[in-house]
Amino acid sequence: MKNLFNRLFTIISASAVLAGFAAQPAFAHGEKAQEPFLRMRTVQWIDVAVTKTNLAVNDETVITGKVHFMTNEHWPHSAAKPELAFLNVSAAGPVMVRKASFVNGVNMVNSAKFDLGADYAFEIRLKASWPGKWHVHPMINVKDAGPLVGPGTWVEVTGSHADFKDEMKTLTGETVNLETYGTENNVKWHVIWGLIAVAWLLWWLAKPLFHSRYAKVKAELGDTLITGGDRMVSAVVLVVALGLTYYGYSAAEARYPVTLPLQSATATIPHSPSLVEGVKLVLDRATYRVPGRAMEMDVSITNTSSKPFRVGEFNTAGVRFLNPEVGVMDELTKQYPSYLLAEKGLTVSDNTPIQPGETRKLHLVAQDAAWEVERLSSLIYDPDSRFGGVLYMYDTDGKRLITEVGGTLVPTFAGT
Ligand SMILES: [Cu+2]
Repeated sequence: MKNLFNRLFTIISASAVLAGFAAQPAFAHGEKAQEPFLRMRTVQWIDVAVTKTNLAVNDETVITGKVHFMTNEHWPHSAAKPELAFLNVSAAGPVMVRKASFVNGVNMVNSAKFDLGADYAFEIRLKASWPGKWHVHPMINVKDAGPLVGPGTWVEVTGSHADFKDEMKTLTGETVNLETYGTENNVKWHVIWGLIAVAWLLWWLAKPLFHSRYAKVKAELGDTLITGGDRMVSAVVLVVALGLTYYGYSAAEARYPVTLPLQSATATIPHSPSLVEGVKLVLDRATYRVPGRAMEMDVSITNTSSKPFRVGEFNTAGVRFLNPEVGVMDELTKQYPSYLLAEKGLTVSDNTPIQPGETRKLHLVAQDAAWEVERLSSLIYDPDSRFGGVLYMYDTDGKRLITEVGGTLVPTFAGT
Protein backbone atom coordinates (compact mmCIF):
# COMPACT_ATOMS: atom_id res chain seq x y z
CA MET A 1 0.00 0.00 0.00
CA LYS A 2 2.78 2.38 1.02
CA ASN A 3 4.56 1.48 -2.18
CA LEU A 4 1.49 2.46 -4.20
CA PHE A 5 1.27 5.84 -2.45
CA ASN A 6 4.96 6.45 -3.09
CA ARG A 7 4.51 5.65 -6.74
CA LEU A 8 1.44 7.86 -7.04
CA PHE A 9 3.30 10.69 -5.30
CA THR A 10 6.22 10.35 -7.73
CA ILE A 11 3.90 10.38 -10.75
CA ILE A 12 2.01 13.43 -9.50
CA SER A 13 5.20 15.38 -8.68
CA ALA A 14 6.75 14.46 -12.03
CA SER A 15 3.60 15.58 -13.88
CA ALA A 16 3.58 18.85 -11.96
CA VAL A 17 7.23 19.52 -12.88
CA LEU A 18 6.60 18.59 -16.52
CA ALA A 19 3.49 20.75 -16.65
CA GLY A 20 5.59 23.63 -15.36
CA PHE A 21 8.07 23.17 -18.21
CA ALA A 22 5.49 22.54 -20.88
CA ALA A 23 3.00 25.24 -19.91
CA GLN A 24 2.68 27.83 -22.64
CA PRO A 25 0.62 30.99 -22.54
CA ALA A 26 -2.74 30.40 -24.21
CA PHE A 27 -2.92 32.40 -27.43
CA ALA A 28 -5.96 31.06 -29.17
CA HIS A 29 -9.25 32.82 -28.69
CA GLY A 30 -11.70 30.22 -29.81
CA GLU A 31 -11.44 30.33 -33.60
CA LYS A 32 -10.57 26.64 -33.84
CA ALA A 33 -13.53 25.68 -31.69
CA GLN A 34 -15.96 26.65 -34.43
CA GLU A 35 -17.44 23.70 -36.28
CA PRO A 36 -15.33 22.88 -39.37
CA PHE A 37 -18.38 22.76 -41.64
CA LEU A 38 -19.06 26.43 -40.86
CA ARG A 39 -15.46 27.37 -41.61
CA MET A 40 -15.19 25.29 -44.78
CA ARG A 41 -18.59 25.67 -46.42
CA THR A 42 -19.65 29.28 -45.85
CA VAL A 43 -17.07 31.86 -46.92
CA GLN A 44 -13.60 31.43 -48.42
CA TRP A 45 -11.03 34.07 -47.58
CA ILE A 46 -8.78 34.94 -50.51
CA ASP A 47 -5.64 37.14 -50.67
CA VAL A 48 -5.96 38.27 -47.06
CA ALA A 49 -3.09 40.61 -46.14
CA VAL A 50 -2.21 42.93 -43.28
CA THR A 51 -0.20 46.03 -44.25
CA LYS A 52 1.72 46.42 -40.96
CA THR A 53 2.23 43.83 -38.24
CA ASN A 54 4.55 45.83 -35.96
CA LEU A 55 2.85 48.90 -34.60
CA ALA A 56 3.15 51.46 -31.85
CA VAL A 57 0.03 52.52 -29.94
CA ASN A 58 -1.91 54.97 -32.20
CA ASP A 59 -0.44 53.47 -35.42
CA GLU A 60 -2.84 52.20 -38.05
CA THR A 61 -2.84 48.98 -40.03
CA VAL A 62 -5.13 47.78 -42.80
CA ILE A 63 -6.50 44.29 -43.43
CA THR A 64 -7.44 43.72 -47.05
CA GLY A 65 -8.66 40.71 -48.94
CA LYS A 66 -11.47 39.11 -50.84
CA VAL A 67 -14.21 36.92 -49.61
CA HIS A 68 -16.07 34.36 -51.68
CA PHE A 69 -19.49 33.27 -50.45
CA MET A 70 -20.01 29.62 -51.33
CA THR A 71 -22.99 28.87 -53.55
CA ASN A 72 -26.20 27.38 -52.23
CA GLU A 73 -24.96 23.91 -53.23
CA HIS A 74 -22.24 24.08 -50.56
CA TRP A 75 -23.61 26.54 -47.98
CA PRO A 76 -24.76 24.38 -45.02
CA HIS A 77 -28.52 23.92 -44.73
CA SER A 78 -28.25 24.35 -40.97
CA ALA A 79 -26.65 27.81 -41.23
CA ALA A 80 -28.67 30.93 -41.99
CA LYS A 81 -27.98 32.60 -45.34
CA PRO A 82 -26.16 35.96 -45.23
CA GLU A 83 -29.32 38.02 -45.57
CA LEU A 84 -27.91 40.39 -42.97
CA ALA A 85 -24.22 40.36 -42.19
CA PHE A 86 -21.58 42.65 -40.78
CA LEU A 87 -17.88 42.92 -41.60
CA ASN A 88 -16.07 42.70 -38.31
CA VAL A 89 -12.73 41.93 -36.68
CA SER A 90 -11.97 39.14 -34.26
CA ALA A 91 -9.24 39.83 -31.70
CA ALA A 92 -8.58 39.15 -28.03
CA GLY A 93 -10.77 42.00 -26.79
CA PRO A 94 -10.89 45.66 -27.83
CA VAL A 95 -7.13 45.85 -28.41
CA MET A 96 -7.58 47.80 -31.63
CA VAL A 97 -10.12 50.35 -32.74
CA ARG A 98 -11.82 50.00 -36.11
CA LYS A 99 -11.52 53.38 -37.82
CA ALA A 100 -13.29 52.40 -41.03
CA SER A 101 -14.28 49.38 -43.07
CA PHE A 102 -15.38 48.97 -46.66
CA VAL A 103 -16.73 46.22 -48.89
CA ASN A 104 -16.30 46.97 -52.59
CA GLY A 105 -15.90 50.62 -51.67
CA VAL A 106 -19.17 50.78 -49.69
CA ASN A 107 -18.87 52.07 -46.13
CA MET A 108 -19.55 49.12 -43.84
CA VAL A 109 -20.59 51.02 -40.76
CA ASN A 110 -23.89 49.19 -41.33
CA SER A 111 -24.76 45.59 -42.01
CA ALA A 112 -25.58 44.43 -45.51
CA LYS A 113 -26.99 41.53 -47.48
CA PHE A 114 -24.41 39.33 -49.18
CA ASP A 115 -25.24 36.99 -52.04
CA LEU A 116 -24.29 33.33 -52.15
CA GLY A 117 -21.81 32.59 -54.91
CA ALA A 118 -20.66 36.22 -55.07
CA ASP A 119 -17.25 37.74 -54.42
CA TYR A 120 -16.45 40.85 -52.43
CA ALA A 121 -13.27 42.80 -51.73
CA PHE A 122 -12.94 44.19 -48.22
CA GLU A 123 -10.76 46.63 -46.34
CA ILE A 124 -10.63 47.17 -42.57
CA ARG A 125 -8.60 50.03 -41.07
CA LEU A 126 -7.50 49.45 -37.49
CA LYS A 127 -5.74 51.64 -34.96
CA ALA A 128 -3.62 50.06 -32.22
CA SER A 129 -4.94 50.75 -28.74
CA TRP A 130 -3.39 48.29 -26.26
CA PRO A 131 0.24 47.10 -26.32
CA GLY A 132 0.75 43.35 -26.71
CA LYS A 133 0.84 40.56 -29.26
CA TRP A 134 -2.59 40.15 -30.80
CA HIS A 135 -4.08 37.64 -33.18
CA VAL A 136 -6.28 39.64 -35.51
CA HIS A 137 -8.77 38.11 -37.95
CA PRO A 138 -11.21 39.57 -40.44
CA MET A 139 -14.65 38.22 -39.62
CA ILE A 140 -18.17 38.30 -41.01
CA ASN A 141 -21.01 38.09 -38.54
CA VAL A 142 -24.01 36.52 -40.23
CA LYS A 143 -27.33 36.99 -38.47
CA ASP A 144 -28.54 33.62 -37.10
CA ALA A 145 -25.40 31.81 -38.38
CA GLY A 146 -22.81 33.46 -36.14
CA PRO A 147 -19.27 34.69 -36.71
CA LEU A 148 -17.37 33.38 -39.75
CA VAL A 149 -13.73 33.95 -38.91
CA GLY A 150 -10.99 34.49 -41.49
CA PRO A 151 -7.26 33.77 -41.21
CA GLY A 152 -5.57 35.35 -38.18
CA THR A 153 -2.35 37.35 -38.31
CA TRP A 154 -0.13 38.17 -35.34
CA VAL A 155 0.16 41.91 -34.82
CA GLU A 156 2.58 43.26 -32.25
CA VAL A 157 1.82 46.58 -30.59
CA THR A 158 4.35 48.49 -28.49
CA GLY A 159 4.00 51.59 -26.34
CA SER A 160 1.58 52.55 -23.62
CA HIS A 161 -2.20 52.55 -23.72
CA ALA A 162 -2.14 55.79 -21.70
CA ASP A 163 -0.96 57.55 -24.88
CA PHE A 164 -3.85 56.20 -26.96
CA LYS A 165 -6.01 58.82 -28.65
CA ASP A 166 -8.99 58.17 -30.87
CA GLU A 167 -9.67 61.67 -32.10
CA MET A 168 -12.25 62.59 -34.67
CA LYS A 169 -14.08 65.63 -35.86
CA THR A 170 -17.84 65.70 -35.35
CA LEU A 171 -20.24 67.08 -37.96
CA THR A 172 -20.49 70.26 -35.88
CA GLY A 173 -16.73 70.80 -36.18
CA GLU A 174 -15.73 69.80 -32.67
CA THR A 175 -12.70 67.50 -32.22
CA VAL A 176 -13.33 64.80 -29.63
CA ASN A 177 -11.30 61.89 -28.28
CA LEU A 178 -13.72 58.96 -28.52
CA GLU A 179 -11.66 57.00 -26.01
CA THR A 180 -12.66 59.36 -23.18
CA TYR A 181 -15.55 61.37 -24.66
CA GLY A 182 -18.55 61.47 -22.34
CA THR A 183 -17.04 59.01 -19.84
CA GLU A 184 -17.15 61.46 -16.94
CA ASN A 185 -20.80 62.30 -17.57
CA ASN A 186 -21.62 58.63 -17.95
CA VAL A 187 -19.98 57.70 -14.64
CA LYS A 188 -21.62 60.67 -12.88
CA TRP A 189 -25.15 59.63 -13.89
CA HIS A 190 -24.57 55.98 -13.06
CA VAL A 191 -23.38 56.97 -9.58
CA ILE A 192 -26.34 59.32 -9.00
CA TRP A 193 -28.96 56.74 -10.01
CA GLY A 194 -27.06 53.97 -8.23
CA LEU A 195 -27.07 55.90 -4.95
CA ILE A 196 -30.81 56.58 -5.21
CA ALA A 197 -31.48 52.90 -5.96
CA VAL A 198 -29.33 51.72 -3.05
CA ALA A 199 -30.96 54.21 -0.63
CA TRP A 200 -34.44 53.07 -1.75
CA LEU A 201 -33.52 49.41 -1.25
CA LEU A 202 -31.92 50.04 2.14
CA TRP A 203 -35.00 51.92 3.36
CA TRP A 204 -37.14 48.83 2.79
CA LEU A 205 -34.51 46.21 3.69
CA ALA A 206 -33.90 47.84 7.08
CA LYS A 207 -37.42 46.84 8.17
CA PRO A 208 -38.28 43.36 9.45
CA LEU A 209 -38.59 41.21 6.35
CA PHE A 210 -40.51 38.15 5.25
CA HIS A 211 -41.74 36.30 8.34
CA SER A 212 -43.03 39.21 10.39
CA ARG A 213 -44.60 40.81 7.31
CA TYR A 214 -46.22 37.54 6.32
CA ALA A 215 -47.64 37.17 9.84
CA LYS A 216 -49.12 40.68 9.70
CA VAL A 217 -50.70 40.08 6.31
CA LYS A 218 -52.16 36.80 7.62
CA ALA A 219 -53.61 38.68 10.61
CA GLU A 220 -55.19 41.14 8.16
CA LEU A 221 -52.94 43.91 9.42
CA GLY A 222 -51.22 44.34 6.05
CA ASP A 223 -52.12 48.02 5.83
CA THR A 224 -50.10 48.78 8.95
CA LEU A 225 -46.93 47.60 7.19
CA ILE A 226 -46.69 50.86 5.30
CA THR A 227 -46.18 53.80 7.62
CA GLY A 228 -46.52 57.53 7.17
CA GLY A 229 -42.71 57.71 6.96
CA ASP A 230 -42.74 55.19 4.08
CA ARG A 231 -45.28 57.31 2.20
CA MET A 232 -43.19 60.42 2.75
CA VAL A 233 -39.99 58.74 1.52
CA SER A 234 -41.80 57.29 -1.51
CA ALA A 235 -43.16 60.71 -2.44
CA VAL A 236 -39.70 62.27 -2.12
CA VAL A 237 -38.11 59.53 -4.26
CA LEU A 238 -40.84 59.93 -6.88
CA VAL A 239 -40.34 63.70 -7.06
CA VAL A 240 -36.53 63.36 -7.11
CA ALA A 241 -36.65 60.69 -9.84
CA LEU A 242 -38.97 62.70 -12.08
CA GLY A 243 -37.05 65.92 -11.37
CA LEU A 244 -33.68 64.32 -12.15
CA THR A 245 -35.03 62.78 -15.34
CA TYR A 246 -36.34 66.15 -16.49
CA TYR A 247 -33.11 67.90 -15.45
CA GLY A 248 -30.96 65.27 -17.21
CA TYR A 249 -33.00 65.58 -20.39
CA SER A 250 -32.90 69.40 -20.51
CA ALA A 251 -29.22 69.56 -19.53
CA ALA A 252 -28.35 67.13 -22.37
CA GLU A 253 -30.51 69.12 -24.82
CA ALA A 254 -28.76 72.35 -23.84
CA ARG A 255 -25.26 70.84 -23.99
CA TYR A 256 -25.72 68.86 -27.21
CA PRO A 257 -28.31 70.76 -29.28
CA VAL A 258 -27.57 68.69 -32.42
CA THR A 259 -27.66 64.92 -32.06
CA LEU A 260 -28.13 62.18 -34.64
CA PRO A 261 -29.29 58.68 -33.72
CA LEU A 262 -27.11 55.68 -34.47
CA GLN A 263 -27.66 54.75 -38.09
CA SER A 264 -29.29 51.36 -38.49
CA ALA A 265 -29.99 51.21 -42.22
CA THR A 266 -28.53 48.37 -44.27
CA ALA A 267 -25.98 49.00 -46.99
CA THR A 268 -26.30 47.80 -50.58
CA ILE A 269 -23.10 46.37 -51.99
CA PRO A 270 -22.30 45.71 -55.64
CA HIS A 271 -20.53 42.41 -56.43
CA SER A 272 -16.87 42.28 -57.40
CA PRO A 273 -16.08 40.80 -60.79
CA SER A 274 -16.51 37.06 -60.22
CA LEU A 275 -13.37 35.18 -59.24
CA VAL A 276 -15.07 31.93 -60.14
CA GLU A 277 -14.73 31.47 -63.89
CA GLY A 278 -13.24 29.38 -66.64
CA VAL A 279 -13.41 26.06 -64.80
CA LYS A 280 -16.03 23.34 -64.47
CA LEU A 281 -15.42 20.86 -61.72
CA VAL A 282 -17.17 17.63 -60.78
CA LEU A 283 -16.15 15.92 -57.57
CA ASP A 284 -16.22 12.16 -58.05
CA ARG A 285 -15.08 11.14 -54.60
CA ALA A 286 -13.38 12.64 -51.55
CA THR A 287 -11.81 10.79 -48.64
CA TYR A 288 -9.96 11.87 -45.53
CA ARG A 289 -7.13 9.54 -44.53
CA VAL A 290 -6.94 9.90 -40.75
CA PRO A 291 -3.44 8.41 -40.17
CA GLY A 292 -1.87 10.48 -42.97
CA ARG A 293 -3.80 13.68 -42.27
CA ALA A 294 -4.55 13.86 -45.97
CA MET A 295 -7.65 14.67 -47.92
CA GLU A 296 -7.85 13.00 -51.31
CA MET A 297 -10.13 14.18 -54.08
CA ASP A 298 -10.95 12.57 -57.41
CA VAL A 299 -12.17 15.35 -59.65
CA SER A 300 -13.03 15.91 -63.30
CA ILE A 301 -11.91 19.37 -64.34
CA THR A 302 -13.01 20.98 -67.59
CA ASN A 303 -11.15 24.00 -68.89
CA THR A 304 -13.83 26.39 -70.19
CA SER A 305 -11.38 29.30 -70.45
CA SER A 306 -9.29 30.23 -73.46
CA LYS A 307 -5.86 29.38 -72.02
CA PRO A 308 -4.31 26.15 -70.73
CA PHE A 309 -4.13 25.99 -66.92
CA ARG A 310 -2.79 23.88 -64.05
CA VAL A 311 -4.08 23.26 -60.53
CA GLY A 312 -2.09 25.42 -58.12
CA GLU A 313 -3.82 25.49 -54.75
CA PHE A 314 -6.59 24.16 -52.54
CA ASN A 315 -7.87 26.67 -50.00
CA THR A 316 -10.37 26.00 -47.25
CA ALA A 317 -11.13 27.70 -43.95
CA GLY A 318 -8.09 29.92 -44.48
CA VAL A 319 -5.71 26.94 -44.76
CA ARG A 320 -3.83 27.02 -48.06
CA PHE A 321 -2.42 23.83 -49.61
CA LEU A 322 -0.02 24.86 -52.38
CA ASN A 323 1.11 22.75 -55.29
CA PRO A 324 4.91 23.38 -55.36
CA GLU A 325 5.06 22.25 -59.01
CA VAL A 326 3.01 25.20 -60.15
CA GLY A 327 4.90 27.81 -58.12
CA VAL A 328 2.40 30.24 -56.65
CA MET A 329 4.73 31.79 -54.05
CA ASP A 330 3.79 35.39 -54.79
CA GLU A 331 4.35 38.33 -52.42
CA LEU A 332 0.95 37.95 -50.77
CA THR A 333 1.56 34.25 -50.17
CA LYS A 334 5.00 34.90 -48.64
CA GLN A 335 3.39 37.16 -46.05
CA TYR A 336 0.58 34.71 -45.33
CA PRO A 337 0.47 33.36 -41.73
CA SER A 338 2.83 30.37 -41.86
CA TYR A 339 0.69 28.17 -39.60
CA LEU A 340 -2.05 28.30 -42.26
CA LEU A 341 0.24 27.71 -45.21
CA ALA A 342 1.09 24.19 -46.39
CA GLU A 343 3.75 25.13 -48.95
CA LYS A 344 3.98 21.63 -50.38
CA GLY A 345 0.56 20.54 -49.18
CA LEU A 346 -1.09 19.83 -52.54
CA THR A 347 -0.09 16.97 -54.81
CA VAL A 348 -1.76 16.74 -58.22
CA SER A 349 -1.61 13.48 -60.20
CA ASP A 350 -0.90 15.28 -63.49
CA ASN A 351 0.70 18.71 -63.64
CA THR A 352 0.70 19.12 -67.40
CA PRO A 353 -1.57 22.01 -68.45
CA ILE A 354 -5.23 21.22 -69.10
CA GLN A 355 -6.04 22.58 -72.55
CA PRO A 356 -9.08 24.78 -73.30
CA GLY A 357 -12.08 22.49 -73.83
CA GLU A 358 -10.32 19.50 -72.28
CA THR A 359 -11.80 17.52 -69.41
CA ARG A 360 -9.31 15.68 -67.25
CA LYS A 361 -9.69 13.36 -64.30
CA LEU A 362 -7.24 14.26 -61.56
CA HIS A 363 -6.35 12.84 -58.19
CA LEU A 364 -5.55 15.59 -55.67
CA VAL A 365 -4.03 15.05 -52.24
CA ALA A 366 -4.14 17.90 -49.71
CA GLN A 367 -1.90 16.79 -46.87
CA ASP A 368 -0.76 18.72 -43.82
CA ALA A 369 -0.83 18.68 -40.04
CA ALA A 370 -3.08 21.75 -40.32
CA TRP A 371 -6.04 19.38 -40.76
CA GLU A 372 -5.57 18.37 -37.13
CA VAL A 373 -4.02 21.54 -35.72
CA GLU A 374 -6.82 23.70 -37.11
CA ARG A 375 -9.31 21.02 -36.02
CA LEU A 376 -10.82 20.70 -39.47
CA SER A 377 -10.59 16.91 -39.56
CA SER A 378 -13.24 16.55 -36.85
CA LEU A 379 -15.61 17.17 -39.77
CA ILE A 380 -15.62 13.42 -40.40
CA TYR A 381 -17.50 12.87 -37.15
CA ASP A 382 -20.32 15.23 -38.18
CA PRO A 383 -23.74 13.82 -39.06
CA ASP A 384 -23.49 15.78 -42.32
CA SER A 385 -19.87 15.10 -43.17
CA ARG A 386 -19.40 17.41 -46.14
CA PHE A 387 -16.49 19.68 -46.89
CA GLY A 388 -16.09 22.79 -49.03
CA GLY A 389 -13.28 24.89 -50.39
CA VAL A 390 -11.87 26.51 -53.49
CA LEU A 391 -9.28 25.36 -56.03
CA TYR A 392 -7.01 27.88 -57.73
CA MET A 393 -5.93 27.25 -61.33
CA TYR A 394 -3.14 29.24 -62.94
CA ASP A 395 -3.19 29.68 -66.69
CA THR A 396 -0.18 30.12 -68.95
CA ASP A 397 -0.36 33.92 -68.45
CA GLY A 398 -0.25 33.48 -64.67
CA LYS A 399 -3.92 34.45 -64.35
CA ARG A 400 -5.78 32.81 -61.49
CA LEU A 401 -9.10 31.06 -62.07
CA ILE A 402 -11.04 29.85 -59.08
CA THR A 403 -13.60 27.10 -58.71
CA GLU A 404 -15.59 25.81 -55.79
CA VAL A 405 -15.16 22.23 -54.70
CA GLY A 406 -17.08 20.34 -52.07
CA GLY A 407 -19.11 17.29 -51.25
CA THR A 408 -19.29 14.28 -49.01
CA LEU A 409 -16.08 13.39 -47.23
CA VAL A 410 -15.57 9.73 -46.35
CA PRO A 411 -12.99 8.94 -43.68
CA THR A 412 -10.49 6.09 -43.99
CA PHE A 413 -8.80 4.92 -40.83
CA ALA A 414 -6.28 2.41 -42.17
CA GLY A 415 -2.98 2.75 -44.02
CA THR A 416 -0.59 5.64 -44.37
CU1 LIG B 1 -6.83 34.09 -33.57
